Amino acid sequence: MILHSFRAFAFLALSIVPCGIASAAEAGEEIGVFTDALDGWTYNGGWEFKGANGRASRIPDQGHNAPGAVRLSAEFAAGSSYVALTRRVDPMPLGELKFWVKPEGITGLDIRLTDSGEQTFQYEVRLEGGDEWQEITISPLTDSPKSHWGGLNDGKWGGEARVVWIMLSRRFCKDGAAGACLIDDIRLVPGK
Ligand SMILES: [Ca+2]
Repeated sequence: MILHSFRAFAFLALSIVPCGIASAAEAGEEIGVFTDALDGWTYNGGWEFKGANGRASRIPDQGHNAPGAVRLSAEFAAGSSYVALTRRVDPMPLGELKFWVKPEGITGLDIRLTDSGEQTFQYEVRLEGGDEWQEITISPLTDSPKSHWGGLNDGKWGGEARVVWIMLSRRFCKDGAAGACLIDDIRLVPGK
């Protein structure tokens, strides 16, 4: 009976483990859940333009799946173009960048992905889910960037991501001078 139970347990365990691995791979690598830290993300003030007054702060009691999110905010009354949240990532063949955002007075975001050849691709996304949490997906394999520069500058994605930028841009602020958003559950899904 004990042996029978063990076999049943072993069969169950073997049945579960492969599913777990498959779903983890499909979900991708989490690079921002903000449970107790900024998870390696840093603030960039868009410093090539002068005048943005912004910050990136962890908000402990708000989040998408679990408490803890980062709030990116900026005032542009004195000028400038954008502020950003940026992070270097371990090299991996990238299929998609996914994250959740809750807008506060903004209608879109700009996303930058820098590949292993130091070529940077900038994408524009519109936030059409009102002020609720909404998921953003960027695929460098299939989405057309608004612009690209650096490296070979040939517009061909180099395969591996090295740097990710999530940008709060002045042109997406409803009142033209200030905006913010909460960001959570950022992950990288491997390319196939
Ligand atoms: Ca969270």
